Amino acid sequence: MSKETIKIPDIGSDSADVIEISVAVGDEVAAEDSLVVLESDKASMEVPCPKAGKITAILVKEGQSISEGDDLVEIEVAGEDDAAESEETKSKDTKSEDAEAEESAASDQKAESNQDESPPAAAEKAQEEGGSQTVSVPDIGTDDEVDVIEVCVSEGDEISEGDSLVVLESDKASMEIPSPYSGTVESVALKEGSKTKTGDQVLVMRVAGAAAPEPEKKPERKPEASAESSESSPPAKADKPEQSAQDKPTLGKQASKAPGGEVYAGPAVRKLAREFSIDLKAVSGSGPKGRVLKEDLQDYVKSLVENKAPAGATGGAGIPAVPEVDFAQFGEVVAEPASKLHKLTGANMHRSWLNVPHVTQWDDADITELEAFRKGLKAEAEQKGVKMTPMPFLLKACAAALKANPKFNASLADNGETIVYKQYVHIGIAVDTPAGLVVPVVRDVDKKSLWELAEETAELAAKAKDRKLKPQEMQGGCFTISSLGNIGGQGFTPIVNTPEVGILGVSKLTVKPVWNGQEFVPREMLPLSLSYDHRAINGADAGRFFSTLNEVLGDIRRLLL
Ligand code: CAO
Repeated sequence: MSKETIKIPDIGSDSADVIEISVAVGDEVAAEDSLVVLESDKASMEVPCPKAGKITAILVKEGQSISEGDDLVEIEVAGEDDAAESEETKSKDTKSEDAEAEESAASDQKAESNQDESPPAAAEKAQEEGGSQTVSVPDIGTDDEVDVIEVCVSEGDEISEGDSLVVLESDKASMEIPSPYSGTVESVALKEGSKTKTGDQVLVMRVAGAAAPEPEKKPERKPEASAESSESSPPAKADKPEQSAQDKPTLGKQASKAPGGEVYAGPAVRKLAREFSIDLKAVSGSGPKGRVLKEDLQDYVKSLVENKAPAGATGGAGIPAVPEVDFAQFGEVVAEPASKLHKLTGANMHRSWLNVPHVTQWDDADITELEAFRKGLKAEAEQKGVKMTPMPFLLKACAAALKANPKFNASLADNGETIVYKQYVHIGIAVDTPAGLVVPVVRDVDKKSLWELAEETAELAAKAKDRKLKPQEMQGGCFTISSLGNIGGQGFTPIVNTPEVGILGVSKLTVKPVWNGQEFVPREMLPLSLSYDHRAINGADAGRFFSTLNEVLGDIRRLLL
């Protein structure tokens, strides 16, 4: 066994913060396991362990600022005996000396090769010359392919030097590649979701030359300039060497702020989140600075699977989630799984409630005469084998009100950019069934007789209760009536059945004293609650809807007009 101190490698910037320590003393790690996550203002990156072993000491602290060469952890390298160890140590020392010598030679060489043209100077030169320039993926610290997770520019975009071109992500780091020039994007070679590696073309851009050369003067100014245009010089060949010189700076220089806005998370966590299509903004981070750790993501996924709210998580739109309660601790309970229909209705209601700014208006319709007429039809109805309830009258009156007030017979489309006015009148009726609520739709209500509507309503309600409705019998509604009249209650606030914009709640008919100008007289008053989407309908529109509705319900002869 030999002990080794692992140091902070080249992180591409002067310093970075230790955001997360991914190991603990005593941990057995494999080669490439993440030791720490670092974050600079340029990038977030994981530092992998170069070899397998056991962590014996951690030499950094979370929050500490570190630089290349700082001690990171001490590990006991696995499977090496003492003899080998001393050999190894020696050879390591030698190796490291050799390596250092090599490195220094290499860096001297690099320095030499860059002497005539330092990276910024190359970029400056290209910028000054103008013309088409190919921008390639700089040294991203690995020979492996990495994912292109975002392409930030498109053809024709005017961009400035330093603007982000693409966001790349490997298992170890996420980084933005900034533009080395200012100019116009001519073509983009990388696509979101594709893979790329150091040296690949990112894009070709027309560089806005500082001294924008006039075509005929170009040869005079710089006859040997090969990067003038893609016609005279294939970008891949002409630009690459220059590009690689100018793109030499690694991660830190090239990388920019970790993508994803305000969410702090390491690349591995981001990758995992993408694989699960999870918006990291929804996950509460328990790490330093609220950083989202792998465990946070795991807890979040677990809670979604179990349909539980994670600790501290919100129920959407910033609403604190309702905590789970063990009801059995207070007494005997019977728990049974919610039916599919129940869950579907719940989801629809929730969606409507959260998306639609609801307003509910109330009124009483005087249906004394209507009731007298309806009751007078009883014998005829029995003969026909139909039950004439208030529902067909309500359907007819709503159809008249929808036609007179087209704003109610509409839906919002294109994210509210378009209002779709329907030229047909299909009305849904909420039906209470043992399995849950369903809303069959009566088509062309305006064209049907009261008898037809009575028959169809009864048929649809029966089918609903027997769960025999076809999907198309529950589609295409323009407006909904929810009648609790035969059940009870004086009023309620129905939830709009989106994408419809209005719904009428009907409560129990009661006899009320109504002032007729001279005296109070008993009248049969039907309590109505009209809920609507305030994005599509104003209070005045709703007032007008009620006027038509009450006029028709008050005197159904008006249907003939
Ligand atoms: N006030 C007083 N009595 C009423 C009434 C009202 N507003 N509306 C209906 N009634 C009476 C009917 O006249 C009938 O009485 P008779 O048998 O003496 O004639 C009785 O109540 C039963 O009517 P019905 O319910 O069979 O028929 P309907 O056409 O009124 O309603 C239907 C049909 C399918 C809408 C209804 O059965 C139903 O399921 N309602 C519940 C809807 C619901 O759950 N809405 C809530 C949605 S939000 O949670």
